[in-house]
Amino acid sequence: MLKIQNYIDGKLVDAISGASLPNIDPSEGRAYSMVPDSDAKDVELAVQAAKEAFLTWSIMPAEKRSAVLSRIADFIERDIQELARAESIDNGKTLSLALSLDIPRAASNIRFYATGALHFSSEAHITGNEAVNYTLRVPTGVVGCISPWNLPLYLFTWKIAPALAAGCTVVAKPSELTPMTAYLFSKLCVEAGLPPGVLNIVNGLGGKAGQAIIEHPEIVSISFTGGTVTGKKIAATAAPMLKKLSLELGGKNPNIIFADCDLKKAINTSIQSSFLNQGEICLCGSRILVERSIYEQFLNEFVLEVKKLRVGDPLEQDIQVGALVSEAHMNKVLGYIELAQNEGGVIRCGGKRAKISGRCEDGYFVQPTVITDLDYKCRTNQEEIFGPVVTVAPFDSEEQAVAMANSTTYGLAATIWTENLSRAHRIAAQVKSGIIWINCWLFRDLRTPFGGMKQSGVGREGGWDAMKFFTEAKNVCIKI
Ligand code: TXE
Repeated sequence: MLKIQNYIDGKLVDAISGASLPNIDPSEGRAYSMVPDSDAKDVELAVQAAKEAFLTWSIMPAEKRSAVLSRIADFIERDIQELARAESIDNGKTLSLALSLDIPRAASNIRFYATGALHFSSEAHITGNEAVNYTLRVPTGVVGCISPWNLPLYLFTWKIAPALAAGCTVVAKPSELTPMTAYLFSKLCVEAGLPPGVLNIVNGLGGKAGQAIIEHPEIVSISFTGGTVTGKKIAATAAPMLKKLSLELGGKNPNIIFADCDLKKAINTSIQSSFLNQGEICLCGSRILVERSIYEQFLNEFVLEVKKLRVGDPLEQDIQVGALVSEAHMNKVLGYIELAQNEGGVIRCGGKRAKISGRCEDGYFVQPTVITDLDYKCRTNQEEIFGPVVTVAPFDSEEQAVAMANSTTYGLAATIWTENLSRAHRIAAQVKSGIIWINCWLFRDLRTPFGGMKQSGVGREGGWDAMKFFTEAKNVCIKI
């Protein structure tokens, strides 16, 4: 069975203890590779390598850092077929999505920050004719990057690219559920000539290897994407150590559809925002709120389209919904569908585990599910499900739509559908989310700030925000 390895000090190595964990292919429900079960000793090695590498990487001319990162981006593009297939097998997502979204975006992340390194500059402030101040941005040091399983290489690179571009060195941990593409990525780093120790990848469990990264006194900043509960735990460890923290957590995003929208577009995009990647994207619009005058029409047409979605073997070309990432996660999602029924919800379609014949007969598939008739304050409408499950509810006025949209503890993203420009601005101003899409969804410009309000996180990623996170401002004042 294939053995994934850690990447420490430029070398591919096993965990010091020799321990490993089975890595499951969720579409078959069986182990297909082994992943190192690393602990604090492996993290210690990685931190020491990163510390040593920081001495040269942090002062290397930006052009050189940029060149090596660009080579890595080239190699991702060269190996897109292999990486996409690996991502699909490891996560359960469809191969077509990995080919069109995950892997191209991983290359874009690296390239975006490779060029960003060239343009990141200091500021100067002239204080009359008395002084000149210049404000340097110095890399913070060794940083920890912890990424989740839903968009494995995409989110892994989204964190490490700005850290490396800013001159930090990194100890990173991919999710233990989806370690494969980070492993393949480490081989590309070796091939591209990334100096040893600049990036270190330590695999293993969150509570063990992950916790050791968070606790390590020489790791000065932590960038984390994952569940809100884990985010709070990380903050509880890191805050008393006064570490810099960037937390990208969960969402329960409203998708607000007004009667004056382009209904066809709203339905087509809502299918995507509900079920893309099996609904396992923090940006998915899991609560669809529809103006009452078009509620029935929307619901009928939407459910009709949902029923057409093809669930099945993610490696097959025309499949639109693949497997959920793990058995535990599938059971969590099915548990929420049961809860919804107990709360009075009506299942309009789906609602069950999907049985696929052949290779995937033991896989973790859930039918795309649409639920109605729930109070907006019930648990199904308040808690993150993170699967192919959406609720649909009517509203009567703008005020009510905003109140329903803002009723959860989350505030990551929201989508608004209307052809009325004034209304679009008015609602966008009132919805408490870090990201608002109007008449679109998941339309991304990597320069824009990315992150959530309330329990959806702390800080912003993307553009200069990420480069600033991985640097400290240092002001130098020269008296003339
Ligand atoms: O993720 P975790 P889980 C949500 C989603 C999901 C729930 C739980 O609702 O059902 O979170 O998912 C590492 N110290 N999202 O439990 O635990 C872990 O190893 C350091 C939303 O699978 O948050 C992995 O690398 N690290 C989300 C990473 O944290 C720790 C994406 C994420 O795992 C750790 C994923 C610890 N103590 C889940 N404990 C999003 N925002 O996109 C765990 N980890």
